[in-house]
Amino acid sequence: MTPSDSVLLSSARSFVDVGLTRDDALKIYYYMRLAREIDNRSIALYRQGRLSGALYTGVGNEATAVASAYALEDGDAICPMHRDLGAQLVRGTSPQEVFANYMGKADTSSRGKDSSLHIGSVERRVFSLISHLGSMIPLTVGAALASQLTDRNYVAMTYVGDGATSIGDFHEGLNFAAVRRLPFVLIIENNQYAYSTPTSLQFACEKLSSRAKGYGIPGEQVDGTDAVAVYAAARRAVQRARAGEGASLIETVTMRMRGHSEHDKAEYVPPELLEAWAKKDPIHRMETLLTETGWWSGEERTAMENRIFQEIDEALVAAENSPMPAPEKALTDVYAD
Ligand SMILES: Cc1ncc(C[n+]2csc(CCOP(=O)(O)OP(=O)(O)O)c2C)c(N)n1
Ligand SMILES: [Mg+2]
Repeated sequence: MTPSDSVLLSSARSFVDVGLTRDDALKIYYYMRLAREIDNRSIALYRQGRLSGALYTGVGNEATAVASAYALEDGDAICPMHRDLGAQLVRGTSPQEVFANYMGKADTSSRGKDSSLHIGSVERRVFSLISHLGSMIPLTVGAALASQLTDRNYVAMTYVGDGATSIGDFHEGLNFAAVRRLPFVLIIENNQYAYSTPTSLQFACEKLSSRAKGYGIPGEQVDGTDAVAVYAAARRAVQRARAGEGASLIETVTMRMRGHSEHDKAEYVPPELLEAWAKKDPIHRMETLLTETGWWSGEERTAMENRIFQEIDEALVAAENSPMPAPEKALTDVYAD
């Protein structure tokens, strides 16, 4: 799919049309920009050898990750994947925890045993990502089943890449959620590539969202660089789930703007494709809409940028100063007692 195709996707006109207040819009922008700047800083740190393990960024995916998570309420469950730093931030994961986890530090939810975005919190109802592609779907469907069985009425949302839609867990999890009418929302992040495999070699259907029909649930394809459109679709799905009407599938069409991870130069991606998608940068689109709506002044924008850079500087110092795990902890929390 080219960016010009995706412009034709359902695109909301304004914040107000989808029920977003000025405060909401500024928060969504804040989380998107914070995610982008954490990614930018992390890329520099990775190149300096200051992070442990691989670095997967969500550059280009900020509207999808932030606006979908923003449609949830406190108490809902979420399982973000490796492109969803923005969703982690919306759910209260701090920049310090992100940097500390990237550095393998002790005071993180993985206690230094796993880097990347393997960050979870029982209190914040965030399940840590599972590396095995697609496995987050049955897990999150299980959380949705628990919601239904206990009448707790929370919604469970997770994410899957275009590549992982070819995995058996996708079918098994989604079918179960559909049959049991569970309060479950699946976001497919179609970012054109699964490592080096383009979507033309991944699936033969026209749209991944049309697979929903086969499961008997609603499916919607939206422009994943348009935060307002993503929010509107996610909100509809979340409301439907909370009302007891069952599961939904949303395909957000985006572009992976960097390599699979930072070791990958992605020379297999045509440069023209990246150039075309760069014109639809989700952060710039949000900035334009905020300006056109008259919802921020130049000073407010600068103040927010300064706040973000300061937060990142402070988080980085705190993460770097936090301790590494003690060697004798290497085998704790690995197996159940
Ligand atoms: C079952 C399984 N097979 C292979 C891998 C290795 N792997 C990790 S991410 C990835 C590509 C995933 O592509 P996609 O689902 O489109 O997500 P994206 O990285 O593009 O966001 C692969 C092949 C894995 N983690 N799990
Ligand atoms: Mg992909």
